[in-house]
Amino acid sequence: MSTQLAAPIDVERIRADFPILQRRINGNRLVYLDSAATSQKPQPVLDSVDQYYHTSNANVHRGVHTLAGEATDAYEAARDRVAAFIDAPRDGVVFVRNTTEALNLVASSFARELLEPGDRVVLTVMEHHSNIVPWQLAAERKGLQLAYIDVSDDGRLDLRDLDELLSPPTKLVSLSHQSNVLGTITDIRAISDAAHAAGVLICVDAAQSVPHMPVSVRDLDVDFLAFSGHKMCGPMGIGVLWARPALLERMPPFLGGGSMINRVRLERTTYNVVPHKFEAGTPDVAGAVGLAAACDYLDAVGRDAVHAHEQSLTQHLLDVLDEVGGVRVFGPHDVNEQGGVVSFNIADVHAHDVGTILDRAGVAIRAGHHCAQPLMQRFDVPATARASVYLYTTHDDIDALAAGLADVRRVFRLA
Ligand code: 7TS
Repeated sequence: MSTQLAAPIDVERIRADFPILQRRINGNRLVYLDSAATSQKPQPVLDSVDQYYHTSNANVHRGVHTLAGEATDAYEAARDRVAAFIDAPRDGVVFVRNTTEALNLVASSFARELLEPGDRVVLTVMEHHSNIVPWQLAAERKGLQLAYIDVSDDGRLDLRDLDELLSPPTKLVSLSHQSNVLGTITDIRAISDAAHAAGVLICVDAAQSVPHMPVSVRDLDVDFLAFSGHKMCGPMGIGVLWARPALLERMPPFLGGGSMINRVRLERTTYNVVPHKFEAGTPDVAGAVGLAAACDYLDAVGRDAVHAHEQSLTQHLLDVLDEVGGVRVFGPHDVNEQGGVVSFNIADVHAHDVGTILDRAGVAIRAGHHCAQPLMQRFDVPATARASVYLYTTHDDIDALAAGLADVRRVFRLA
């Protein structure tokens, strides 16, 4: 990745595009360090959604009138835009609500038709619940085995047993590109090469990577890729499953209803072509339009530049947390292997108390188990505090976090 060569981004100009950053919270400026949960939205994305509803709103794929044609064109153009954004063939782009739905679609449809009882699916201990629970449900329904790649003490995947884990009866490995808790970036290409050499397919939860760095489906050579629009400057309610079209052809529909059919008779239904076979009902057209605008926005800034900016912020964050005193940071501590997400605890103060005290100063972080309870168990903690950055985050924001953590130390009288 050519991150070193990326020109620095003009963060003040970027911030001017995000109206919400003008908010004041408890009398202080908003310091938003919760972008891993959801990103804020720039004006061009807000405008695109607004414009769609103002000028072209209609249902898609069914009307003969002008607006229906415009809405359908906008929706299908968004599919092209998203495919280009992840460097993937467009026929594999299925619009869904979010990463969770995308992973449920794979676990449900793929497992139903293309897996047999006794087959094994390999996950990791650092998955978000949305890449664990759907597989547990599929395992129950289908009699599958699940196995987990462990996580080392420094928050990396422990790949020593990978060959063993990929051996029969394993059929699929499903894992996150970047951990939403530790920030750990996993070398997906190394795992896809090993998986394919063993005849195993690979599904990647890219919820935390697609928004923050260049991601190419072709380069990663993956079979499924899932991500959410709302974490990448796009609207809530729109997400993407990309899958190899040949696999989508073989998978049964996930939901049944309008749009996903070819012909319905009372006895039997034939299905629409891929990817429409997986898009039952009226889709979130405005969401798709907004997502395409988000792709444009991020590409105009440059994802290499976003990644380089976040590396610089993450280094500052790690340095600052080191200076606060009494802070335990989870994860690799290395910005070459870690995106802009840092989890920590301060002495034995509960993360919720840390989050509440920071909120008084206008600093928004996430506190809790981050929908990754098995990872919390792995590190033997009930919860962590988590700061996460994005293209609009400044070094001053990190300093505001440090000042807030000094307050936490004062409130809890930590020596
Ligand atoms: N996978 C990862 C790696 C995630 O970080 C999240 C959301 C999801 C899947 C699910 O995404 P959704 O859009 O379907 O909800 N992560 C977080 C988080 O870290 N804090 O809030 C949501």
